[in-house]
Amino acid sequence: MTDGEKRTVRIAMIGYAFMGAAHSQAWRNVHRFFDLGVHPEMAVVVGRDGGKAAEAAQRLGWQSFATDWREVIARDDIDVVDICTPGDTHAEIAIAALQAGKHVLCEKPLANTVAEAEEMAAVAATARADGALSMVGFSYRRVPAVALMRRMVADGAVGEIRHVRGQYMQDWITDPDFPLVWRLRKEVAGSGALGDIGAHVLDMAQFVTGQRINGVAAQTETFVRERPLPEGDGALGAATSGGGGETGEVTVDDAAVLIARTDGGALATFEATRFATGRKNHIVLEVNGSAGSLVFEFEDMNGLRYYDAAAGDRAGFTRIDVTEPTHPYIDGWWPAGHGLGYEHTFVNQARDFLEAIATGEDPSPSFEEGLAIQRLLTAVEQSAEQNAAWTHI
Ligand code: SOE
Repeated sequence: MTDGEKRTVRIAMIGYAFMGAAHSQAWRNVHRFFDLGVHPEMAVVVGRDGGKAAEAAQRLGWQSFATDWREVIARDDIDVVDICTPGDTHAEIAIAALQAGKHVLCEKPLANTVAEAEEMAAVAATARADGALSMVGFSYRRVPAVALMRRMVADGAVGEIRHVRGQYMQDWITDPDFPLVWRLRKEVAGSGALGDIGAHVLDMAQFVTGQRINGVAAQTETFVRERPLPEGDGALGAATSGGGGETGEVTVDDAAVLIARTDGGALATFEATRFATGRKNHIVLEVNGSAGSLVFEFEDMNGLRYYDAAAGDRAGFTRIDVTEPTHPYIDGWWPAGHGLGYEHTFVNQARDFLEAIATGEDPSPSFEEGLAIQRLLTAVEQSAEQNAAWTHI
């Protein structure tokens, strides 16, 4: 079928900063690289400031802009609501959109609290009966190498899982003069490195292993507790120093380190920090098993390292070049050896969401899976508040 013969799915995106730009790139391109069952249309981008929303619409390729998300989700000509706002608005927008019968893609983490996530998951389950689908934007699941890692673990490539080791390291706030942007305020972001980047690596660990983390012991730290108030819009990296000399309290973690156990009997360690000087977006996920190991590193996102314990005198970590058409998502992209980037994971994510809409199948990760991560984040914070007391989930 040509795009003109397919059912059109009209999208409204709420928010237009870093994630809004990444999602817009995905909506602009997904149907140009994948043969979809529906045709996406970038109907409207929503932002509180009309001037900035108008500029975002033009820059990011949206047909129109609006300043009131409630008015947009009430429209009959909108089918999908894509939530790219800070966490303090996820619940209100997602619940209203689902109750209006819209499909919802919500950025991670799902919410700022377990209570919010529970309500969102309950509303999503009810709305599902009326055909409204929902998914959480854990985009690293859509890195081909991560999806291949999951496939290989499921096929027994590492055998019985003994260890899972996850790191997500950034360094964008090591300067104490970096302003107090929204990601550093609990009432807006819910948590700091833990929920922003720790949520990713925790979700990746459960996605790849198929196991659930069922207990943690954690420590968190806020290294810089007062920062200059921002002048700019507070978007990640875009803020400018306060200049006015006023400061505000940082109310979230700068870093979290934890040990964990899984329901499959594995021992795990995780680290999420915004103070790993020199690490810009450093993600490592390693799984060690009775028959081998797998290692993913985002800085080599088109590769996956594999150790086969049965390889005898040829044993050693080999690098799988995850660019073959038989590898996840690659059939939509370039010939072997050319590789993908960060932005392609969002296109792959959009493909999966739109295909779920076309087929009526449940997309993953669901709001229930997002709720499970929310419970895990809260358990980490509770453990840290009790000086790394073991906390069951
Ligand atoms: C944090 O800096 C961040 O923007 C996350 O919020 C995103 O989810 C991640 O993909 C990149 O880093």
